[in-house]
Amino acid sequence: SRHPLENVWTLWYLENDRSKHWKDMLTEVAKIDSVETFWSLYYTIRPPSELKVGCDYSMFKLGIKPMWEDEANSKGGRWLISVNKNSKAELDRLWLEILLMMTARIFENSEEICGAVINIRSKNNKISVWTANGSNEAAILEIGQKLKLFLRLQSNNLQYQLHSDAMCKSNSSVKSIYTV
Ligand code: M7G
Repeated sequence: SRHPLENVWTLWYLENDRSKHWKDMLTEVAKIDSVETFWSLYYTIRPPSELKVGCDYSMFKLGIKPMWEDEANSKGGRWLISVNKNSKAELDRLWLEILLMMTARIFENSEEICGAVINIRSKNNKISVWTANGSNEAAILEIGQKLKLFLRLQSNNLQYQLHSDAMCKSNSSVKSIYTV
């Protein structure tokens, strides 16, 4: 039997290629509309820990591109989780749990969720959960607190940044507007 998800999702892959514009590095991998397609895809693709430096996976609700410019994202921002390079298993665990939390709609404010991104980088790896409206403080805090609690992130504080700030600043100097 088939178990449909409440939202249809798109999985995206980005492979770093300096000869291309950023948007042209993004590829749509598959649409995910059921528990069965989620797991068959999960067991087919490489886990994030086996991707090369510079690569990303993103999973976003159908119709939302994993970019700041999409109108669903442009007024929003992201909860940012920095993941230590040393733990491959932890990286894969966090990514899987976030995908499950989104598809299962465990947040009271699930409608605020746009998607999630994992960046494999030479410094720390990053996982972020993107939400639609950066001024919806109550919803953003509920999502951030649940991420922190369910993912058991005792040590790292989570920072929320607006995409409008990320867009116009060099990556390291983007200010956080919420913290949990
Ligand atoms: P990143 O891949 O999010 O993080 O951004 P990193 O700095 O750890 O690698 C790297 C660069 O990719 C940015 O400075 C932008 O040039 C480009 N980039 C990233 N994102 C998420 C976007 C986006 O949504 N839209 C556009 N136009 N460029 C982006």
